[in-house]
Amino acid sequence: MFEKFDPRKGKRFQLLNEDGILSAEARKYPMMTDDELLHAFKTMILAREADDWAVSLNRQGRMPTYPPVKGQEANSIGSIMALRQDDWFVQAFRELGGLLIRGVPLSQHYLYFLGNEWGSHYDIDRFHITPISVPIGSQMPHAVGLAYAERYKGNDRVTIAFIGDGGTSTGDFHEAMNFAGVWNSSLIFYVQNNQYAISVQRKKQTASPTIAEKAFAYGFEGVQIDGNDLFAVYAATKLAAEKARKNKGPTLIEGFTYRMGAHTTADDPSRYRDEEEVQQWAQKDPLLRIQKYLIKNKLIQSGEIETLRKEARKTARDAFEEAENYSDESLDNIYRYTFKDMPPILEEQLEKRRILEGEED
Ligand SMILES: Cc1ncc(C[n+]2csc(CCOP(=O)(O)OP(=O)(O)O)c2C)c(N)n1
Repeated sequence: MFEKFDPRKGKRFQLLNEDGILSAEARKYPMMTDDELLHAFKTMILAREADDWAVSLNRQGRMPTYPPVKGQEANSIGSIMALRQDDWFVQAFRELGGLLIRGVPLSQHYLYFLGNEWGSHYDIDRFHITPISVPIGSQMPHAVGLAYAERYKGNDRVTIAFIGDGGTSTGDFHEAMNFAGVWNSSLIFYVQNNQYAISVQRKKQTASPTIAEKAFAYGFEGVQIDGNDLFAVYAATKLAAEKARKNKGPTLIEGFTYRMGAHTTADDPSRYRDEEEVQQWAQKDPLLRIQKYLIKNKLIQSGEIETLRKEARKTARDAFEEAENYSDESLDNIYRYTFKDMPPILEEQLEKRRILEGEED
């Protein structure tokens, strides 16, 4: 399917270049309608504003640790746009745009990063999203299991599983890749290669020139795409999903992208990367690129963009206020969150907390 873009031959799939110009052959690939494209663009703006606001809230002491998505938006937005609402979306923790595409309220996402686990509980029949997975790689066995279950039930649902470049060094990733290959799973591995795992550069993470080529060792196809190109992300995911739906096997998509911000608000990237590098990647900003395309093709006027930004800023502020005003969880709920039957040691702890907080009967 991606024969022309074999990562082992140093090829990368791109349809929209940094000047916002589509390649001559772009129209041979699946494309969004103009309306879908505008929706994706507006969601990118909202994700960007929501992100900037979260970082600012952290500096104000109102938001604990938050992992910025800035620069990576096209990856989860383009790929989730290419799937059905009932396809499984197995996230890591840097897929805000994709969550918004599925319809998850921004306030819910903020709630999670305010420290409330309920923020990562999704109405499963509506969203088909698994919880945020902070333990790196642990979502991958779940993803291959979901794909197995859907096949077993005779459904044609596809599963997409997100992971970072650092996550590809975990055993969980490789075990999932192996099972997916052996079972010919209807699974798309989407690696957001943002060039760093906290301070560890991609080249120190693995000796293979690309992450995409690892798929071939497991018996299926891998493709490296320009992850800052919404068109390429959409087309590659659409093709991989069509293949998976016909039981023709998994695909690994490596979205070659860049984390423009810090790893989290607790990180200082100036200690391990040069400003010059950041500036070079700023030229490849996925938002700017799609904006140039939309303006050139008269799908939007430049004046409208500032209005969209202002609206998104307000949406982000309102969403955060909603999350901040969410009533505090009861002590009991916090303790009973993980276990159906709590171990005695936690029962004891809860009793002690109750006494301390004056909650005892
Ligand atoms: C099992 C595990 N080990 C270590 C960590 C600490 N940790 C948090 S994020 C991270 C790096 C992840 O890098 P990558 O997979 O490239 O994703 P990115 O954060 O760049 O999106 C690490 C090591 C963790 N969360 N889970």
